Amino acid sequence: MLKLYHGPAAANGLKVLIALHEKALDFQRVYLDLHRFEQHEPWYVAINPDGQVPTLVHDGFVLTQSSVINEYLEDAFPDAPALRPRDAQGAARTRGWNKYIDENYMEAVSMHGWKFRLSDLTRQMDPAEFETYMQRIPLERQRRKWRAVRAGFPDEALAAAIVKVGEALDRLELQLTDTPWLAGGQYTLADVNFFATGGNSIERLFPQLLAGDIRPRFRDWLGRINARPAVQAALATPAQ
Ligand SMILES: N[C@@H](CCC(=O)N[C@@H](CS)C(=O)NCC(=O)O)C(=O)O
Repeated sequence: MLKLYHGPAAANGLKVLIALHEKALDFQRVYLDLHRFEQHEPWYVAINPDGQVPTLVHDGFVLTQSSVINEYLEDAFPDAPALRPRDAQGAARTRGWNKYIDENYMEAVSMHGWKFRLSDLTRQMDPAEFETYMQRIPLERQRRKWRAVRAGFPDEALAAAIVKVGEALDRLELQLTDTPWLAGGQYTLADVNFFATGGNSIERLFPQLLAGDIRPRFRDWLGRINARPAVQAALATPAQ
């Protein structure tokens, strides 16, 4: 049995939800309200010591880290539709993109996503209540991030993040001049990762990066991914 602990159908949780739907795997869901800091409650930290989502439990085996979870699904369910090429070069190209996305793109998009969604929420909280929640966060760097979003991320950090997102979009645009998908001719975990990390949110968070007719291949790629039934099903996952 597969059980997924997840938050809203966005970012790292969306990444795994898309893979599960693409592979047509049955799974149970447990929704955590990240705005109520449910991911830091002791019962959940006992499952995922980072106090973050997603977590996948497969017949008692606990997995964290969304990219690792998606690779695991490839290996554990070889008969399901593949999202990683079977040949060594295709698999390496997929992993290369995932490494780049996880190490460069994800945190840059996330900073602006947090600013957009969490600035007001955290500022409206009573300081003592906010501090109580902070004390429960197991990862020091996440505690710092929550405090930083409340205080306001530094302008230089926000500007540097926009540069990183622009570079990632350039890289994607260049790749799509050669191949229909990021890792070649096949839709893979790399496309799922880039899309979930910052696909639909780019226009809202970084309108300047899509002004005019620039980055047409990104728009086309986005449309092709959004049209996939599995992606629509993942995006429609209830927040409850
Ligand atoms: N490297 C982890 C990152 C997980 C992560 O950042 N999860 C976010 C949601 S997308 C989260 O739990 N945020 C709430 C928090 O850190 O308190 C992964 O890929 O799964």
